[in-house]
This record gives sequence, C-alpha cells and structure tokens, in this order.
Amino acid sequence: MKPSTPGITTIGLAAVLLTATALVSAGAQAQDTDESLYFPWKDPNNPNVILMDPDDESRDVWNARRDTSKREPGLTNLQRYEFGVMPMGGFPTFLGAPFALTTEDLKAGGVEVAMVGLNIDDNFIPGGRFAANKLRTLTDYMLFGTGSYDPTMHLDYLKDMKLADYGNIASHYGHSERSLEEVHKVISEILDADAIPMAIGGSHIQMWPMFTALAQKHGNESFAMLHVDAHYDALNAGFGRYVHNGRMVYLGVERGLIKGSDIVQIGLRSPKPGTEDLHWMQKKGLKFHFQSEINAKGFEAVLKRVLAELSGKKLFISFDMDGVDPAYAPGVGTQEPEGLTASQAMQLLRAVTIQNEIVAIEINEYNPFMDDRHQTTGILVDRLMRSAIAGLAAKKKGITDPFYVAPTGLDHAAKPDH
Ligand SMILES: [Mn+2]
Repeated sequence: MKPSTPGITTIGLAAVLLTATALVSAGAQAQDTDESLYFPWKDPNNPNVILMDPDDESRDVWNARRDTSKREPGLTNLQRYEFGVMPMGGFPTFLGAPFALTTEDLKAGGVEVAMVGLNIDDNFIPGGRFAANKLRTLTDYMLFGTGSYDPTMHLDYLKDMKLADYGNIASHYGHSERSLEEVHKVISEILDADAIPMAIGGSHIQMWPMFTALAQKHGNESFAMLHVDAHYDALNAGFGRYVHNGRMVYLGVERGLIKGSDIVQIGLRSPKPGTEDLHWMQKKGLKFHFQSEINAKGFEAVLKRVLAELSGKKLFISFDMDGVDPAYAPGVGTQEPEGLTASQAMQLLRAVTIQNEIVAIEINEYNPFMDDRHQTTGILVDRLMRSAIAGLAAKKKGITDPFYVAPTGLDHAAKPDH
C-alpha cells in the first residue's frame, strides 16, 4: 500500500468535518450532505479532480509491466508459414510484421516504423478500443500473403521498410486521463529507438500524449502537425477536464507543446468551430482548410497549399478517420457528411510521407462496431497505413516528388524508372 498523499489527508479531514457537521444537524438532512460517503471520488477542494482510490491495491495492475529482461532483444516473427501472413495461420499482427516488446527489441531489429495499438475510448460512441485488434484480423484478401506492392508507386514497401508490431498500449477502462501517461511512456519507448510510432485505433484524446512524447524527445514547438479531421479539436471548454476528445489542439497550443502556426488542418466541416474559436485559431496562426475550400478550389490545389505550409518541418500526422467522407469510412463515432474521399486520403498520406521528415503517425477514431459488414472503414485504415509506409519507402528510394506516380501507373507503354 502507498503512503497517503496530501490529497488523501485533505479528504480525510473533510470527512471528519462533514461528519461533525452531520452530528449537529438534523438526521435526515445530515445524510444528504455526506458527500465523502456517497461520492468519495469528489475532491472537496477541487471539483475538476476525480480522485482514484489510493487504498485499492488493484489500482495500477492494468499497466504493471512483465519482466522481459530474460529475453534476448530482437524481433520475433509469429508467422508459422512461409507464405507469409494468413488470417487462419500463425498469429495476427499489423501487416504481418514481427513483434517487439521493448525499446531494445526495436533497436536490435533496426525498426523504422513501429505499429502500436491504442485503446482509449473517449468518444461519443465508444468502440475505438477494439480497433487495433480488429485491424490485425480484418477479413481482407490482402492478408493472404499476396504481398505489399504499392499500386501507385510500384514499390514493395514491406520489403523496403523495417516494420514491427509493438503490441497494444494498455488503457484504463474507466478513466481516460489515467491512460494518457501510459501512451506517453510507450510512444516514448518507440521514439527512443529512433523509430516512427504508427499508433492505430482508440480515440483522438491520444493526440495529447503524442504531443508530450514528441515534445520530450524533440523539444517543445519543434514539430508540426498535419491534422486530418472533420472537427477542429480546439474546443475552449474543458467541462472541468484539462483534456478531452475535442480539446487537444487547444491545450497543445496553450501549453506551448506545439505552435499554432505549425498546425495544418484539413477536412474541417462540423458545426464547430464558431466565431470565437475561429478568432482563436487565426490569432494562434493555425492553417485550417475547411471542406468548403476543397469543394471550391479542388483537392489538388488544397493539397499543394498544405504541402507548402508543411515544407521543411518535422511532421506528426494525426489522422482522424472521420476526416474521411462517411461514404468511404462509416465506422466512426462522430460521423460527419462530406470529407476526403478514400483516394484523396491515401494520396495525402503518400505525399506528406515523401515530402516531410515524419516523427510520428496516428490513425484513430475507427470504430469496428459502427463499420459496415464489409469492414470498409477497417480496410481503408489498413490502406492508409500502407500508403504512409509506401511513401516512407519511396523517400528511402530517393523519390522526392510528393505527387510521384510510377510511369507504368500512368501509361502502359512507359518504361519503368525503378
Ligand atoms: Mn479528432
């Protein structure tokens, strides 16, 4: 058991005071005011704080680590068969990649991209907690060892890139904020191995620990963010919470982790931001691109603008699946008509991963329970992961044009250039 903290002492004192008050007032009324008995998680000194039970010995078991020191560091391939990934053979991992559990594993394996599952559910319609595991087991013909050939750039991204499945990050079922520190820790382990974390699933509140881990590794205000979303996620109102699923951008800028002028948003089209929010966004220099801009100018013109705004920056890609038109991605918790097409979303990820130095990627808000029976959203998440990895592979091969398409992808008579 942990020694009691000043907070606990205060609550103990408050309980004594409340009991004393109860003793001197009429019986029935006294019981109504005994908040420390009825609502013990309420901090009497701060209504914005929800207290955990400090005496509960199971308080931290959900994120207690196993001892992995006896293992030799390195990657382990869980596929039993030579043919590669098969949903009905071996063990499912992201894109069939070998697994890693520690920073030492990632270093020993020379891993460039570590895919990791996120499991926090802070959404209007819960379910994102199950996204990562669902993605590993999609009913997708691409899982049948059929390869990893990018159809646009004609390169074998799984062969060209060193990938690992870094497992899932534990989350506390009832308390999103408690889970954020664990996300920070595990993302930091990946960053410490100089690999790119590709965080999949969960809900967008996880942008906060992505910010904190990146700021700790690279410095405050040292990285930019491409934020794909129907929502601006910069709500001023916290409803008593510091951070929630719609407030990460506001908090990140106000707390100095990322500069407003280093944030480029695309796909915005929800009933917010309102006038005051817009005023804040402009004051902080956010480069926001509403769906109306795409509708008016065309996607390519907006993409060129986005690329120019991000040029030369270390880039964190924060991709909310509701940024995509629900016609292409119905499986989200906060559906918003209009948005990027599947094709535009894939092109966007190829383009920025070719152009920019990528420091982290997250793709979240995919809710498998809200998806259609063909798992259209899940399969698109898979293809978005592949598009980003293909862009990184293209850059590694020396391709620098963010609009690169292989010659044979444009003309059957063309001579391949690689
Ligand atoms: Mn979002």
